[in-house]
Amino acid sequence: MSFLNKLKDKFTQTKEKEEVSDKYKEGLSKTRQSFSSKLNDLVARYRKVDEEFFEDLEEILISADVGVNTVMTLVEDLEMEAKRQNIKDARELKDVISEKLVEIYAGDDFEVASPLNLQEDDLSVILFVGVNGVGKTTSIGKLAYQLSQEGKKVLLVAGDTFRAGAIQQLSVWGERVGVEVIKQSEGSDPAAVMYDGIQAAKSRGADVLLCDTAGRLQNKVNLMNELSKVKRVIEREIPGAPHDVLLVLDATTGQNALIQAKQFQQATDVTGIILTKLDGTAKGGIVLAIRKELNIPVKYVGLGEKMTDLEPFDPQAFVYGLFSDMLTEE
Ligand SMILES: Nc1nc2c(ncn2[C@@H]2O[C@H](COP(=O)(O)OP(=O)(O)OP(=O)(O)O)[C@@H](O)[C@H]2O)c(=O)[nH]1
Ligand SMILES: [Mg+2]
Repeated sequence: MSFLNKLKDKFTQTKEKEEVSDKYKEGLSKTRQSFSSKLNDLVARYRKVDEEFFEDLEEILISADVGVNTVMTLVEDLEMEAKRQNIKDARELKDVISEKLVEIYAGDDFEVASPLNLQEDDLSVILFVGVNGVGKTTSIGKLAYQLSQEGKKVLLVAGDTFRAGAIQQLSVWGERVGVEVIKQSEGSDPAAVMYDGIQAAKSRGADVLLCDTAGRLQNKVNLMNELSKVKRVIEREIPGAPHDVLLVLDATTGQNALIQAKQFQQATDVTGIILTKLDGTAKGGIVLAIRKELNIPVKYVGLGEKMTDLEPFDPQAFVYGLFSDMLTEE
């Protein structure tokens, strides 16, 4: 059975799996349309797999923001695999491409997504960082909803005391999801708010504390220092915390997201990435570039603006979402 048909089997097995794959399909529709039409074109044009075919394929992958280095490795692998399996017909190669994409993302461990580093029976603190407007606050709202649905007691901290309306925005999410928001007035010290949040979380016996922060450009030294201060307060109050530092990146910014990630990584220990707005781009290949070039796990992807549009990143669901139009009957 082809790799794609195996994925199809997996994602039609249960209702839950089907729901997950439907979300990915919908969220990735722009990327899929662009990618599959280009790939179908290519396959129709070439039929035979030769050097030029691979050069054109390289271009398609680069235009989907997969990242130059990643594309090079991927295409080299594909060429080898085509030789090994003696594939001459371009149509047969689609399946190998999908398999290699999953492999690049997941390595040998196809099943394992990268879960949050949640503490059992103890408070987990998760800090959200990133530049302006990438979707930090929205992702906190979505995640608060998910964790509450799982029966966890969640608390939010309004650590963005800088942008006008930021505290209010988080409060609205808090009301919508039904979780408490710890806040101070605009302009107050974010480290002090964080301190309050931790005390509140301890005294209420919360399971998870989600900490919002102000958007900051990665090259503004004082803002980056402020972030370190916030983190130190958390570390001091709870040994081992923050348990996750999630860098939020906007998929529509393409390769720029990689630059942001590298600089945030230098300033603070990022433990995972939330890649938002995949639904808003035709260049969803950025997920693979992030994996290959940064080696930080993508823990969640944002697939829309609704409360339910945040999914734990699943490489197989991702690749299935990209290739679902290209399935052939067996
Ligand atoms: N389509 C889409 N929109 C999203 C997604 N995630 C966030 N957004 C939108 O992006 C915009 C900015 O989101 P915020 O959560 O305010 O971003 P932020 O990083 O907190 O921004 P600052 O606090 O200003 O730094 C909002 O309009 C969100 O609805 C997503 O996955 N898909
Ligand atoms: Mg915000």
